[in-house]
Amino acid sequence: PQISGSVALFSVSSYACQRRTTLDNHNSNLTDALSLLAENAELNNEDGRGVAFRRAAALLKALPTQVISMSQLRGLPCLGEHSLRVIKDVLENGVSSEVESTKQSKRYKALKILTGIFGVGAKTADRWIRAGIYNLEQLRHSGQTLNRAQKAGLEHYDDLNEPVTKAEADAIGEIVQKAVDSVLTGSQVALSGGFRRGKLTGHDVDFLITHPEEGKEVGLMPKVVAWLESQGFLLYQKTTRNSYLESKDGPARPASNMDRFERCFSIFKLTKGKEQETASHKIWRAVRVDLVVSPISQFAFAVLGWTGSKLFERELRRWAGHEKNMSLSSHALFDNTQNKYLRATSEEEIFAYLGLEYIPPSERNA
Ligand code: DCP
Ligand code: MG
Repeated sequence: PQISGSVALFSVSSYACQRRTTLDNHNSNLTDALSLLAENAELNNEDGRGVAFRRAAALLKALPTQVISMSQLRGLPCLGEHSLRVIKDVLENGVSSEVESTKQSKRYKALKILTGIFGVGAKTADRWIRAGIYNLEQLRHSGQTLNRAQKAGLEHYDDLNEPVTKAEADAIGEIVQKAVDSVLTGSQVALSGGFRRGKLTGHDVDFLITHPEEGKEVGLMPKVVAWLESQGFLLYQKTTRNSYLESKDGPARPASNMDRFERCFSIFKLTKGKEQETASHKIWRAVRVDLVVSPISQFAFAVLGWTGSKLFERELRRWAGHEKNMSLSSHALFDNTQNKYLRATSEEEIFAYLGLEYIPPSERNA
């Protein structure tokens, strides 16, 4: 017997890294609802629930058409009971009651406002809420001690919560290129993160910096930062080892690479174009910028690891581990079966090692 012709059945991989996810989302009514619940779970340190909602939303983003009936979802992976309940609610009522009540809740509103401060995570926000702090005004008068990042975050709150445009990202790219040219000729700058995937706005701008001659990149970050500082481009900066590498699901890697891979969290002071000048006549705005320096030998892995999306990255690592017995990081790919590192100079090579069809950045918007 044939499946009813009116019912579209999609065949979709359960791994986001095997799907092509463009920015053209036909199901934003559903993915917005699921993303909000994912965000709420993450803000409450319920990471497992957060990932489940993210995976469900990502699955729907990859569908070629708009879902209008539950029957179209039959047999699809990544859709758990809870996500299906939310989808059903939106399809039948236009909105999800759970999403609506979450949005209205005092705790969610406070978590959003407080974690909207650069340098404030879910744990800090939770501690403040338990101390009766629900908004910026209450925080300012609370006597809570803020660290340097949080002080800068509070000071530039409005600017940093205003999406960064592609034009602004490009303007900052020119400044960063000028900085690296000034301190080490031949250095290269690559735009990564959401803008590399073709997004028109972002919460920050992410750059990777390298040099074609291995080892030349050592000590580059402090020089770049010093140059930017001397030119008055930085409102805030903190250079650290990349914490992402130290995460518990981070793969095996040579310890000697650790100190070479630096990340600078910064806030740029970007002079506005004439058109963007506001009523306040402020001629500049604050923009979050992340700089990462990578040795050329790891650059392909760094580019792949910093292009995102976050879920696409997570799924690549899950695929590598579960399906290939390999460990992928933004430094390297380790084959646990052959007990060796696999060298690569392009993203295409890494996909090939992983036995995956190449997915270009514009189709990694899972
Ligand atoms: N990344 C990651 N894990 C981290 C930090 C970063 O996988 N802990 C990767 C994936 C991200 C990319 O780096 O896509 C950049 O991180 P962002 O948080 O800036 O994410 P996006 O650039 O994708 O989004 P936005 O437009 O909000 O900046
Ligand atoms: Mg980004």
